[in-house]
Amino acid sequence: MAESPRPKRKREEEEEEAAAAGAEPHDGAAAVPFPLAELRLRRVLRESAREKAVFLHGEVTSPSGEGTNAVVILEKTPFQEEKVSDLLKKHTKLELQMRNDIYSTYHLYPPPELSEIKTTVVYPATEKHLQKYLRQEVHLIRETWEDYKSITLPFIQSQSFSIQWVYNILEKKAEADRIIHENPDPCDGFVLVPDLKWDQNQLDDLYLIALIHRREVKSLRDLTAEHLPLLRNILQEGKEAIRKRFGVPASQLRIYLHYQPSYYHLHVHFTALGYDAPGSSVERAHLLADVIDNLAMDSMYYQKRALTFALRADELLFKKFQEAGRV
Ligand code: M7G
Repeated sequence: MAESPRPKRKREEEEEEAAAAGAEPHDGAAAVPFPLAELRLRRVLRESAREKAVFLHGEVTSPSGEGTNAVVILEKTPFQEEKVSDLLKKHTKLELQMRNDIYSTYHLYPPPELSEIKTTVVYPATEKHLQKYLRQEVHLIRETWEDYKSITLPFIQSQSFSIQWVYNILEKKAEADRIIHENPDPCDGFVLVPDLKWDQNQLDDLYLIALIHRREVKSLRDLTAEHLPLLRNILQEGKEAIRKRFGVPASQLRIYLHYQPSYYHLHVHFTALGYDAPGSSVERAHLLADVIDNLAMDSMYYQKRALTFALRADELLFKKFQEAGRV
């Protein structure tokens, strides 16, 4: 199988860093729960009233006294229709906040089983993870193919996030029991799994990702007509698998790729059309059906055209574009 697009050196450095900090291995095998109660809160990276989520930077201290960074995301989950009547009946307290004519508001305190908070942990977290979740000013970049070759590609090769988690899924070392569908073909196959962002409790925020088996395709920029069979498989089989398993028709799915992605191993996002998923905005999402049509028209489409995306002001890639006088 082809080598990963990302230089081994960088990944190994990260893994060594993690090992030195006493963190767990990356193969998904060590299922030791994260010591949430021992986390020392360093700062709130971002808080969103709209998403009802808070992104925290914390530190776990090892017995030797050394601190290791973690990102913890706490997020209130959508209501589940079938549990709403329980909530009305079994609330522990109902406190009147205000009443005016026919209008009134209350504080309702649900019992523990109905007040779940989805908790996502990145541990050990690298500096790049902290940056990813930190609220920052963003700027639009218009990247030509030349910019990609001279600025973005060298950056990706030296700086991108580890994609060990992707290999763990493809090799069934992690999340094997969550696989919804697999086409095992090493060239045109993929694995479809629920995304980290989806707790699968309700379909309103349905979110799955298809990870390709091939390892040398980093992003949209690498795609040519050669990849059409793979992309068509993802589109057709992905839709069919989601209809069968979750009863959601293809007409209610948004199926797209990110450019830039965070993880440079080609993957496709499947989200509920009614869900305003993070990263589904025009400056980041490319509909898979459009990508397929573009490649069918011109095999070199994504090696010719300029692509637009947003970067945070203190991202290294943004600085590279600034240095090159492209911002
Ligand atoms: P992306 O476009 O590379 O980056 O998408 P983004 O995170 O900035 O959107 C990667 C997708 O993979 C995202 O939707 C993540 O939520 C999802 N994801 C990331 N990790 C580390 C995992 C994981 O370990 N398991 C699963 N199932 N999904 C993940």
